[in-house]
Amino acid sequence: MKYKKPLLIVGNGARDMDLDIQMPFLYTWGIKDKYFNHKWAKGDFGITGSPNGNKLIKEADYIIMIGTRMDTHQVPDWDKFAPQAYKEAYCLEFPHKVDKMLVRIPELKGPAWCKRSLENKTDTPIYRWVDKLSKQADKDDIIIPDMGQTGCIVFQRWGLKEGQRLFNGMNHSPMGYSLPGAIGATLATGRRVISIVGDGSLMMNVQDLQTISELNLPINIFVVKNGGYGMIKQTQKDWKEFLDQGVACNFKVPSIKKLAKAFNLKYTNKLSNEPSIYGVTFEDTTISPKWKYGNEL
Ligand SMILES: Cc1ncc(C[n+]2csc(CCOP(=O)(O)OP(=O)(O)O)c2C)c(N)n1
Ligand SMILES: [Mg+2]
Repeated sequence: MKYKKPLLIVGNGARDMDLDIQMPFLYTWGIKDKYFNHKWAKGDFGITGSPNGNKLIKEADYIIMIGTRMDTHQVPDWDKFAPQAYKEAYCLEFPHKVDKMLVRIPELKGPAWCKRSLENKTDTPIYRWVDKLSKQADKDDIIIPDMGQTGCIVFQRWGLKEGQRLFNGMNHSPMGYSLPGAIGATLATGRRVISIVGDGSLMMNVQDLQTISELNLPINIFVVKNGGYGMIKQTQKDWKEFLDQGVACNFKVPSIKKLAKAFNLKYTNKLSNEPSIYGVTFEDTTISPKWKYGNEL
């Protein structure tokens, strides 16, 4: 093969395909739970992805994309996306082309030209807390982060165990997704759900606590309190022209302990099969790394 540094990128569109991958590859967050522990996986990439993944994209000489629309979260600027590489993208709406491609994967059987390094090394209290929680989780758990900094940090840092599912409303990014998502996920599967919700997102669908309580669902909710819309504040800070506009982003939410009592939920940070809720406060919930508009990834 004339290429020395081939790289495959797999997205959630390929979830139902039985890919026999034997070459270095990156995954999108949509399919991170399926491939996190794969032998050839080199990590995630994109504007909040791993530095290692973004570095490999700059080094590869041949990039094959499958089952991913490579949206703005992955590629903020197409002109700067791997200009050195020959690129092929496969759309799953054309299965015969995908079949041909799959036949070629063994032929691409890769030189192991690149390493995986720890995806995210950020050492702040919220990242350490996510680490710790992910270690306590079971392999059958479903993890549904909400949006904002909280959701993003969980996607960056959750140490996935084989069998776990990790998802949210992805790039539609609907605040308030986690609680109704958790109800649907546990009713459909009978599995326990760990719901990790920002204080702003909680208030979008707080009424769902009543459903969780009444149906006695195995959902453990963690509310990250950071005094408002952290993600918006970070974006406004990064995009300097918006500086000082974020007044409406600062607000308080009711005591989570009192909410637990009002909705008849256990107030605990221990994982269990009973419905529970717990509030945890962090001063600094800055996402890192996060691409700054106009800069190199
Ligand atoms: C329904 C809806 N409204 C607005 C937004 C834009 N938005 C994205 S993140 C965010 C702030 C989220 O705040 P919070 O849930 O407290 O999470 P944090 O960023 O503070 O961790 C907002 C307003 C959105 N994604 N969805
Ligand atoms: Mg918040």
